[in-house]
Amino acid sequence: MAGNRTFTMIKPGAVRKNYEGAILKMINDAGFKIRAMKLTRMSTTQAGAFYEVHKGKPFYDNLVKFMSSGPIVAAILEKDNAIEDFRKLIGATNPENAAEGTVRKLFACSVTENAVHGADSDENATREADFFFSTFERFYDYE
Ligand code: YYY
Ligand code: MG
Repeated sequence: MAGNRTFTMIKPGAVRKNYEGAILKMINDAGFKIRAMKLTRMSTTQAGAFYEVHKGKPFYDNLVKFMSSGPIVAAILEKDNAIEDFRKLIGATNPENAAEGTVRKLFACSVTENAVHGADSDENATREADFFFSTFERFYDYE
C-alpha cells in the first residue's frame, strides 16, 4: 500500500453495539482519510482465509466464528506512516493491555472481541485490501 495506507475492519461486536460512528470519528480525528469503505459480512470460509496465518492457534476457531458472526465495516485508510500510527490508535490486541484513549481500550470487550482490526505490515495491508475492494471501490486521488 505504498507505506501511507492501511486496512482496517470494525469487527462484528462493535458494529452490533453501534460503535462504528464513534470509531470512525476517532479515525478521522487522528488524521486518516477514508479511501474505501463498506458494510459487509464474511462467511466462515472467508474469515478462515482472511486469518489464515493464525490457523492452528488455539484461538483460531473462535476468531473465525466471531468474525463471521455479523456485519463488519471494512476500510482502506490513508495517512503518512499509516500502519504504525493506526496500530498506535487502536492499542494492544488484548484490551486489558491497551493504553488509555485507544480504540480497543474504549470499545473492546475481550481479546477476541477487540473492536477493530489493523493491518500489521505493508504487505498484509495490500493483501487484506485486495480481499475486500476492487480498484473501482478505491478513491485514492481525491483531496
Ligand atoms: O494484529 P492484532 O489484531 O492486534 O492481533 P493478532 O495477534 O494478529 O491476532 C489477530 C486476532 O486474533 C486478534 O485481533 C484477536 C484474535 N486473538 C485472540 O482471539 N486471542 C489471542 N490470544 C490472540 C489473538
Ligand atoms: Mg494482526
